[in-house]
Amino acid sequence: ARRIGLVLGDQLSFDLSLFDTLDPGQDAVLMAEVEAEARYVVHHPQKIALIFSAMRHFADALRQRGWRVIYVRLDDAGNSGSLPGELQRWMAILEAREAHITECGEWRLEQALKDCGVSLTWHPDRRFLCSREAFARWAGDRNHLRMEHFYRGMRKRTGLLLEADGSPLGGTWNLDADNRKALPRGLRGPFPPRFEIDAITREVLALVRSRFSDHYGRLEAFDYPVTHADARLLWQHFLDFSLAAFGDYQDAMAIGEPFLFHARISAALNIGLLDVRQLCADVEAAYRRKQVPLNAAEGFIRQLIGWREYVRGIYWLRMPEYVELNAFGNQRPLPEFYWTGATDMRCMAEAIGQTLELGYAHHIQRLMVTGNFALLAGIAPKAICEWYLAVYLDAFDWVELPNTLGMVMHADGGYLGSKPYCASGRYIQRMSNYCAQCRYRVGEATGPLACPFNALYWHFLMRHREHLEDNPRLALVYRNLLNMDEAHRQALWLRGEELLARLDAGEAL
Ligand code: DLZ
Ligand code: SF4
Repeated sequence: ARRIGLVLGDQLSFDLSLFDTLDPGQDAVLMAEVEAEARYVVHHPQKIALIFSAMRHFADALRQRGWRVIYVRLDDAGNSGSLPGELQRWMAILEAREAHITECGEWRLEQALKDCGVSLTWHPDRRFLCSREAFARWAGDRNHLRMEHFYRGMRKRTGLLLEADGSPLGGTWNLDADNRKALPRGLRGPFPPRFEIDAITREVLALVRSRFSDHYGRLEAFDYPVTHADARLLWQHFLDFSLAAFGDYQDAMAIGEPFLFHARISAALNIGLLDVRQLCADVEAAYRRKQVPLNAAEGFIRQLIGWREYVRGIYWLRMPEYVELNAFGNQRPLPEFYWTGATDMRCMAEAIGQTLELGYAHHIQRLMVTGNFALLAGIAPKAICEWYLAVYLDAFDWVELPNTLGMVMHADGGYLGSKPYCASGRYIQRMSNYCAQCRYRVGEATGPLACPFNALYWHFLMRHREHLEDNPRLALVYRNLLNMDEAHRQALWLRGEELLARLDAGEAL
């Protein structure tokens, strides 16, 4: 071969630009399963299985299209154990003179490849709508960025959900306020589609079982698309059965309903099995056919062309120093129950339990339950970021880090979002049916059975008062705090101290 194109486990798309450059007649595509990628965090076993199985399916699909694919399996003799290692090895074996690669999703890997001594031709990742450079231009030298501003620009640029005169359909850009209905009692999400475990996936599951049984999370329930065709089935199921209700219940949570009306396509999208432009076009078409209301269509498109592109832009703009930020100076290690789900807090047990079972929780579970708790409890940003990166099937550093460090933990001091998403148990009670089946009492803030979120919420606001009280979006809560009588404030502080001391002693709450 004259040239090698390296395709990573989250780049499984036929329309990568390097495929336009390479010549199937003489060049080779290299894909490799390696220990380094499988172990840089303790990935959920289903995440490893998803990526290996999807990689093997994609390699077969490329071969069918006439590409010469060198596919290195984890157990192959000679596997050097890392992507730079495999690239060097195959450059030598094939006497290749050029290597081509698409921009990585993670700074860590991109750096390792840049440093490995092979001269590389980099291709932009055109699976995203906003390039790294375009984002940097938009951001300019502002100290704070706001998603809403970016999002409007993206709507205008893509033309999605616009009137003929360029104004937003329905008159407003953002219908977030119509995405927050509580779930009516008894309403359930549609029955989820199932996916066949074929011979390739079966072999991968056996490999993962034998090699990664020390990782947290259950492999048994693996039921996720590993091909483009199956990913489209998952997507079509969402369009047909969930999208219409997605808008209303985007923020709702319920016991025994891990998916509700969420698409759970994020993992398939992030590894390249779905195309963001197609998804947006399908959602807009469903709206224009009057199959779904505007709050559903806009809410979904906002997540894709707004948040998703925005966090990626921030990641590449601010790495590598972003990962070190810790605006609140948090040092507390991650409580053990994040890895086991063994806690009496029902909301936490549900969110963590389904995460270990499925490698999935939806955004409000991640933001307002496990994330909110980590924020209130003062967990070290690196520890909680590593947890999210490990346990979710869709988690890659470009999307996980800004969401966790910036949005959840406010550890970037408000660069990404204008206020910390701190909330007491009352928010969780409003948005879920968890509290009714919890040992703790959501209506109480002090006393041994009081919901831990309540006192921790006030403790968080008290201990970071200097930092936060001038934030206009927190003015009301600080006024409430000041209007409390001193004895109550003191009791909240002491209850908060007690809860934090129990965490420090390694107790589960
Ligand atoms: C996440 C992951 C895992 C578990 N294994 C591999 C692998 O063996 N080979 C590979 O090419 N990619 C893998 N990945 C995805 C990479 O970690 C991902 O490409 C980078 O983290 C982001 O660019
Ligand atoms: Fe969670 Fe508190 Fe509700 Fe229990 S009472 S489910 S801990 S919010």
